[in-house]
Amino acid sequence: MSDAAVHVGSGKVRELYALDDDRLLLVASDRISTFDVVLPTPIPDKGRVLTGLSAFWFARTRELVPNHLLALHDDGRSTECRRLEMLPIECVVRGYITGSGWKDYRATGEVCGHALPEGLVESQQLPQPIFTPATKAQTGHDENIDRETAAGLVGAERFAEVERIALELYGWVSDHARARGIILADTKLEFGVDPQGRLVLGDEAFTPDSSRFWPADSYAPGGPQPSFDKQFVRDYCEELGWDKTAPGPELPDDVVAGTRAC
Ligand code: Q0N
Repeated sequence: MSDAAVHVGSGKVRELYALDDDRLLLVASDRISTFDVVLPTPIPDKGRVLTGLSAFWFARTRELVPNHLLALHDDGRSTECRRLEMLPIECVVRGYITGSGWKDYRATGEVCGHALPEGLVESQQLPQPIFTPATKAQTGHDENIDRETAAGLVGAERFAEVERIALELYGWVSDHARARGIILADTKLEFGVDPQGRLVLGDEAFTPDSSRFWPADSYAPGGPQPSFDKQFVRDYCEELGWDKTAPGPELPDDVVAGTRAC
């Protein structure tokens, strides 16, 4: 039997290899994406930092739900994971109205079928966190879907379970972050099912690539909030006047250093 890992998938900034029938190797790169485009300049140690954050949250949330993490490799950026049957939906929880949720709310007054109060402003905290599933687009943007559509994709019982667990996870992590001066505005989770049919948290969890973290001391609803980790890159790209289509611009050293320091 060969030890060569077979490449089975890639995201914008991560790669996935099969180790055997039961295990995958998830490798986080130092690539950074902004405005949905991967930039040519890596951020040194980004992959290690995000891998460490996921491992931290997996360890702290394992009582709420089991997760796919088996082992963290010495390079700090690769993790061995249990191979799951992934659910075909992105499980998003929003405690604040921003991003595509804000876009949908402005157009329809709703997000994924949740009727929301009138007169919310951009980035405002919601009366309570909402579960807003999305389809997994192979290319382009994930599309927000209502609960009936999501339940049709995963089954009504599984839907009720992921909604409950995703809301519990958001509540736990956002409380932890808020007590340390950080707002968790929203987060995207991916779940799978193990061979025994148990729900398992997969992918990365509560990293700045899958979540919006805002510094609480500068929180000001009524407009977009600065991103904890990508603001240097965004500001630089805006200042360049780049049209936000691929290829993205190279980043100068001070922008790399500023982002790295986050
Ligand atoms: C899987 N994706 C989605 C990584 C993320 N534990 C798992 N078992 C089976 N499949 C997957 C996982 C996980 N995690 C998750 N694709 C397959 C997105 N990928 C894209 C590439 O980088």
